[in-house]
Amino acid sequence: MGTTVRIIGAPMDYGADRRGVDMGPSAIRYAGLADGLERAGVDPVDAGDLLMPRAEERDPDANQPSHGNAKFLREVEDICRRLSDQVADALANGEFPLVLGGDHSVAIGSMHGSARDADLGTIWFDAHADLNTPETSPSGNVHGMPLAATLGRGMFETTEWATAPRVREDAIAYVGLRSIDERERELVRESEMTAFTMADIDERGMTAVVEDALDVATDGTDGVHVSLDLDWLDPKTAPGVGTPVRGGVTYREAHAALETVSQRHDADGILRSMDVVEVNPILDEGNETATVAAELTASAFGKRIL
Ligand code: 6HN
Ligand code: MN
Ligand code: MN
Ligand code: MN
Repeated sequence: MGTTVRIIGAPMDYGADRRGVDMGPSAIRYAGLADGLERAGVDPVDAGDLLMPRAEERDPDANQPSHGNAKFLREVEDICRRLSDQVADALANGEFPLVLGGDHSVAIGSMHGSARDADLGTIWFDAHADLNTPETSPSGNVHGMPLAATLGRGMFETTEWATAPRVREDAIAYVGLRSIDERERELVRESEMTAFTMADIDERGMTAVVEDALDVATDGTDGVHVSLDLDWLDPKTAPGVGTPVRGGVTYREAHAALETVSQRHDADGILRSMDVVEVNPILDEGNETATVAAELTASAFGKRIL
């Protein structure tokens, strides 16, 4: 019996300015996710989507934190609480939780669930650092804050989301950074995380960079969480995202990266949980971004050419 992958849809769009990312889970399923996973030799089971109220029914500023700016924070927290339970349930059943976003704030919930019974390493495939706090965020969008919430930075220090030390800060590796806000840069510099930027990929090649990221994420941890933000890719390859940044990774580099992850998983069973986030079908061209998302997810589980 192969691994059972529990697909958990989290159509969250409270964390981003651009509506449409709530349609991500449907689009990724429609693009053939389950078939791709089966071809990669795992057994997908679909848990459906978490139910959530439409953003239009809510006031983004109704429950702002006492300092700083974090729109829809209470709504994000409510969904993340339920998502954390689902992820922890899947793991308790011996299944692999695969969370389909939704915007990147879903990672607050999936990492919280994944780190309940494990010391967690993390690979963050993203153009952005997602380390703003409500105090530093230029946008007030919580999708730019998930790692700050998880690491208990700023006003998140006293919240339930501060999952460190089980989410091990020194076992987090960014891959592909190219857009960091001014105050966020200080937070990244002062952190214990390892940051591989696009320049590192240019210089050393994707495979070598991901091997190093895997060394960081597996050092002294029980398993690895992979968070895949589709804006990691170049907007020409993945146009359907709310915060595109030119100069991103190519289609082939992206596959090389996820295949490197899968090879390490085959050897050492390192993977524990995964998010696939920020697919926005309204901004997409012919469901291309969702298709890339589905293919890359299959690659993480070992889609093979031969
Ligand atoms: N993402 N750093 C910007 C902000 O608003 O905090 C962009 C964040 C993008 C977040 O793509 O997951
Ligand atoms: Mn992100
Ligand atoms: Mn341990
Ligand atoms: Mn991003």
